[in-house]
Amino acid sequence: MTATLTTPSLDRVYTRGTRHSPDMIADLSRRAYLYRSGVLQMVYERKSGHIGGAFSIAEVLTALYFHHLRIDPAYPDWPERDRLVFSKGHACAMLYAVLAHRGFFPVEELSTFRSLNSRLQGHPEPAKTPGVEVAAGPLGHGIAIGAGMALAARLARSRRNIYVVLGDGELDAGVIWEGLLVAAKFGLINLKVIVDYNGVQQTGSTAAVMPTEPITDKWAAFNWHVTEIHGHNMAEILDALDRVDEIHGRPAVIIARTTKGKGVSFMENEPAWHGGIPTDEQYRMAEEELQEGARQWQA
Ligand SMILES: Cc1ncc(C[n+]2csc(CCOP(=O)(O)OP(=O)(O)O)c2C)c(N)n1
Repeated sequence: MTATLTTPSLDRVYTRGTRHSPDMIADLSRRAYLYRSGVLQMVYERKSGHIGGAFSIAEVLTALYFHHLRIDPAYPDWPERDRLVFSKGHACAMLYAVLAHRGFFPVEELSTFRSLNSRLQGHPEPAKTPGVEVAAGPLGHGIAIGAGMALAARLARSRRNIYVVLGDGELDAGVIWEGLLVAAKFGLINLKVIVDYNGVQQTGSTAAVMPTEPITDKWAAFNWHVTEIHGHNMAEILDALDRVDEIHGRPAVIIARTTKGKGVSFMENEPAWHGGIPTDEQYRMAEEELQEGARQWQA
């Protein structure tokens, strides 16, 4: 595979403000399963990568990139674009799949994932990959970086928003909570956070490693506006993203209740699939389930 291929993305983009019709919701929900299938193939072929946390964030990233973010793949450096800080960088296979289908680089390039000299490294690098805004891998930095970007946007009198995607295990990092304080202090209403609250991290459940409940109370106590949703329900995601745009005075967080490994029965809620690599047989079974998942949304 070379980086010279230029297959255009055929995936439909809905602009922000498009009515949340049942057809649009079904289309985006179906495509989230197909992007999972792309990630499965990337990790299976490269024998390396993180499936569990990529699958849990599929619907959220699909909603952001194909409906909500003000971005232009033809002009990736457009100063007024919204920024997406993908703080749980290990799960970047899904970010790459969505960026490719959004038109930032050829879909064929996904097969170079995690190879030497590829633009699609195991953790995201903005200098390498069109559409990637921030380097991530060491967990915990997304809010602090996002708060800085949000302040910069305010100083520039820009209308752009900064969106930050965090993992729930990532919340164990102390710097996250410093970032929350800063964002609240400065009333960063252009900062919107989505927590992929899948309940599982690298070696076990989040509750066992470092309990974070009651999670909504904690964010509220830091003076954030909190919304809790079902993070695989496209209609709920789209509604929540629209609603947080209307929040004034406080930064906003969406706690998206998700399932790690969502879409493949034997991967769901299993810490082993944080970074597990499917065997040939597991690949075949997983692909079957993902195609079935996509079919349930077929018109
Ligand atoms: C600072 C830091 N400590 C540890 C790690 C190793 N690590 C990689 S992924 C991960 C678990 C992350 O869990 P979560 O944020 O819930 O991610 P998800 O379940 O969404 O994949 C850990 C501890 C890291 N990348 N950075």
